[in-house]
Amino acid sequence: MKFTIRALALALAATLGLMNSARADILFSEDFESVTLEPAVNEAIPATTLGWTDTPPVGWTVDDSGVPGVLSGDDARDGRSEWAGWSFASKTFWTTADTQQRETFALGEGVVAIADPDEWDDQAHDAGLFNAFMTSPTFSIANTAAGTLNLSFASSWRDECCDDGDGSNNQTALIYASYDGGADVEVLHWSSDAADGALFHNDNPNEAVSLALNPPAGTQSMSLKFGLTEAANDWWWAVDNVKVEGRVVPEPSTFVLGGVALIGLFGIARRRRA
Ligand SMILES: [Ca+2]
Ligand SMILES: [Ca+2]
Ligand SMILES: [Ca+2]
Repeated sequence: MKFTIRALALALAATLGLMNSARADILFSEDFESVTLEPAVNEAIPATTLGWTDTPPVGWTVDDSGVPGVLSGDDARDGRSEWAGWSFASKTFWTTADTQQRETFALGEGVVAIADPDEWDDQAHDAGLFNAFMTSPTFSIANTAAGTLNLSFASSWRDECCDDGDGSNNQTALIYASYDGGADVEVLHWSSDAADGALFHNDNPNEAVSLALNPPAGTQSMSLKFGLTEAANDWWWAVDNVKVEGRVVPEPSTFVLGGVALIGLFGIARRRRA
């Protein structure tokens, strides 16, 4: 059988192309295990059961300023303090606080991120609705092939709408992406109001969520913001194992150099056989 350099190069290029198209690179992941857990403050949970914190993993920020009473710094005005905004808690601590299907979040492991206005509302707080956000670090998505960027995470969601105060509240889950530091782009919107059609997301306390992200061509970096808004004495949203994947295309110069090197090697091999 006679091989030419050209045939070998074409076969190699096809093989590399197939491998490349099947590969997904992990561009960002978060399991929330790096936080330092503390004992209960308002929950009747023994200090030996750790625990919770409102300090996120390094690089993340939380904005709980939209949770009534939090800015007062007064324990008597912020509801059950462990849940006054986004918290990071062991599943053991969370399900000791209460069950009501929280215990079914099997996809969440160890420490999970939790916005739980139901448990928050079990103690006195200033009037108003619960609006809480957390934002990821900025991470690179440079040279990601178009159409390959994907966000996945484990989710525990129970919805409740329109039964508190004047009836205007609608517990809502939101995820925004910010590309290259730009304005928030909504990538997920779950309403608790069945009248909202496609935006309505019914109870699913143990769900694997996967959704495509479509940044503008040439985007170098991004961050993600998770929001639980317009909530009162409703239910919760918890997330874990946040992951962004995409296929990173090698720089053209890398391909060219690799190709030149391979052709050179085949040339040497052919001359030795000859
Ligand atoms: Ca975890
Ligand atoms: Ca409190
Ligand atoms: Ca309610």
